Amino acid sequence: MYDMMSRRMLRRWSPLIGILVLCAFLLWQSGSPSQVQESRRDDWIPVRLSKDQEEYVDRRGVHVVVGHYMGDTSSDKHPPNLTDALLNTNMFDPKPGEGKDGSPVLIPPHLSTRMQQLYHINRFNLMASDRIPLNRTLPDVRKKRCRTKQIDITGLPKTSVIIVFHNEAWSTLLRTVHSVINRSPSALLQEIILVDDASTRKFLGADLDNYVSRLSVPTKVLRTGKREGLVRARLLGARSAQGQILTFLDAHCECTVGWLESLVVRVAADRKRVVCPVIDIISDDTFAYVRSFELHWGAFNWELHFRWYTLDAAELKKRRQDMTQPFSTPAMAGGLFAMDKNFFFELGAYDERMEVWGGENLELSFRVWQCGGSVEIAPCSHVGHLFRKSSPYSFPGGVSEVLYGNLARVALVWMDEWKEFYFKFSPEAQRMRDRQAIRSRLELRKQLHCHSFHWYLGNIWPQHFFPTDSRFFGKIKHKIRGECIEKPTGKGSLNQPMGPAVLTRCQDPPVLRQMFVMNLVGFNPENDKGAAIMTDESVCLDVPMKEDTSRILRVKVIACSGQSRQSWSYNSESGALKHLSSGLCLDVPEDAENGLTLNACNTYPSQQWVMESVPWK
Ligand code: UD2
Ligand code: MN
Repeated sequence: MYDMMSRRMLRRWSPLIGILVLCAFLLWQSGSPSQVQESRRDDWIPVRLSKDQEEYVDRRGVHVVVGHYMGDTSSDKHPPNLTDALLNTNMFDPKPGEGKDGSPVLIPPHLSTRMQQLYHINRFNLMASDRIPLNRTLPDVRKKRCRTKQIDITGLPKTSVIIVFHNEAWSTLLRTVHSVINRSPSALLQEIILVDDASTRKFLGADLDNYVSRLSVPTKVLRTGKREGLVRARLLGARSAQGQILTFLDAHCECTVGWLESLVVRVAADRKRVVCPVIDIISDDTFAYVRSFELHWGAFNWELHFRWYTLDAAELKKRRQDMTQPFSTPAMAGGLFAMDKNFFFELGAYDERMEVWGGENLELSFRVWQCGGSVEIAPCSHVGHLFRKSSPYSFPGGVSEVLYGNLARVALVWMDEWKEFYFKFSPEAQRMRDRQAIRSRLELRKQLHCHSFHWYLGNIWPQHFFPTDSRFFGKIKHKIRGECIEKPTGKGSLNQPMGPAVLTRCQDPPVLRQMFVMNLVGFNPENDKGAAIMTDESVCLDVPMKEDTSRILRVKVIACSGQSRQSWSYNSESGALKHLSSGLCLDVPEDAENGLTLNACNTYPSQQWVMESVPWK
C-alpha cells in the first residue's frame, strides 16, 4: 500500500526494520502472558525507530513497534489467497474471557498458518481480534491520583463521538463502539456517529446498520458513498453531530475508565482547548493492552513526520507538582481528540482538499495554536489504539501524491518562510507544491488573524530544532580534511539518532543529515554562555564525560537535554569549537572513523572548523 511511498527511505532502513520486527516477533513469542502484563507499567518509553515508525521498548527490552511503517514488502501487493469471499466474511467468533483485562491472545500453534493469512486483511492479527468479546474488560491504567480525583460531571456538555472507517474489521470497530458505551458516563454521551468511508466489505452494510440500531446509546452509520479519505469523512460526521463537543476516535480503539470525563471537563472550561488522551498501545500481534508513557508530547521532524518527544527537564519539574494536570503539546497525533463543535467550525474545521490520510493532524495543530486555541494532553484520559506497521487500504491517487500533497498544503498555508525550508529538502513535497489550490485556506488564516509560524515555534515549541534567523544553519566542516560532521544512523534508547559524531564527505547539494543548527550566541568567543549544536529529530552534539579523564572523550550525537555538557562556543577567528563544561576543543583523532574527540585546546589544524552556512529559505 505504502509501496511507492518511499523506496529511497526504505532502502536505507529496511535492514534495521527487518531486524527489529524480527526481535519484536521473537520476544512476543517467548514472552508469557504474565510477562506482558508485568510490563504494563510506567516503564514504557516511546522511541523513534525510523522515519515512519515509532516503537516502544520497556526496560527489559520488549519491543513493540507502533508507528507507520510504509513498506514495500511484496506480500503487501499479493496477499496470500485473500478471496473476495474471505474478505467479505465476518469471522467474529468470541471466546469468553479471551483478551480479558487487556491480556494478550495466544493463538494455538495449529492455527498459525491461518492466522498469518488473515493478518494481511487488516495488517493486524484479525484472528486474535475476532476471538476477543466486544465488551472485553481493561485495567484502569490511570495514575492513582487520577483515580481518586473525582470529576464532577453535573452540568458538563454532551459529546458526539465520531468514528470514521474504511474497511475496518467488525471486531475492532465494534469493540471501539462498546468500549465507548461501557466506559463513558451516559450523561456525557450524546450519540455515536460511525462514518463509513466507502467500505467494500459486505458485513459493514446492512448488518452494521441493524447491529447499531439495537445499542443503548443512539448510534448511526453515515456513508460517504464514494471514497473521501478520513478528513472529509470526519467532516461528514462533524456536520451531523448534535453534541456540543466533538470527540474523534479511530475505528480500532478501546477506551478505558475515566477517559471521557477528563477530556470533556477541559473543553467545557475553555472552548478553545483541543484535548487529547494519552494513547496506549493495543498490540497488532496479540491485542494486549499496553500502557504507554505519559510524559511525552507530540511534535514533528524536518520532514513534517509526526514524532513523540519526551518532556525536557524544565517541563518535568513543572509537571511533577501535579502529574494529573493536562500539559500542552505542539502537535497532536491526530486520531483521538475532543474539541468544541462551534470552535471546530469557526476555526475552519478541516482542509477539505486533504486526501485519504496524513497531514491533517499537523494542519489542525498549527491552526489551533496559531489562531488562538491550544492543544493539550490529559494524562488522566487513556485510550488504547491499535498501531499497525503498514496501512491495509488503498491510497487513490498514489501514496506519495496523497501524503506529500497534504503536507505541501500544511507548509504552504501555515509555515511562512519555513515552507521554503521544507520544500528545499523534501523533493516529494516540492513536486506537489504547484498543484495546490490554497486560496481559501490562506483567506481563512487572514480572517482569523492568526499568529505567524515564527510565533508558534518561539512560543509553543521553544525547544524546536528548526533553523531561524538568529541561528546558524549549515555544515560543520573540518578545515583541512574538507569533510563534514554527519548525524549517525544508529538509534538510541529513545530511538532518536544516536552514535558517534563522524566526518564524511561534504555533500553538495547539501543533505539534511549533515545540517546543524546553533544559536548565534555561541559564535561570540567573548560570550562563554555557549549554545547547543542541534540537528533534526531533536538530537545534539554531546560528550558523555567519563570519571577517568585519561580515557579518550568521544563526541556523540544524543537527544538534546539542555544540560551544560551540550554547550559549545565557536571562535570564528581560530576555528575552534569549544566544549564549555570541559574547556576542551573538538578534534579529529587518528582513528577518525570512530568519531570525533575532545582534546586540550591548541592551535593545530586538526582543531580548526568552518561553520559553512546553508541558506534555508
Ligand atoms: C494517525 C492517526 C489518524 C490520522 C493519521 C494521519 C492516531 C492514533 N491515528 O494514523 O487518526 O490522524 O495519523 O492522517 O492518532 N480512514 C478512512 N478513510 C481513509 C483512510 C482512513 O476513513 O481513506 C480511517 C481509518 O479506517 C481509521 C482512521 O481513518 O479509522 C485513521 O486511519 P489509520 O488508522 O490508518 O491512521 P493511523 O492510526 O495510522
Ligand atoms: Mn489508527
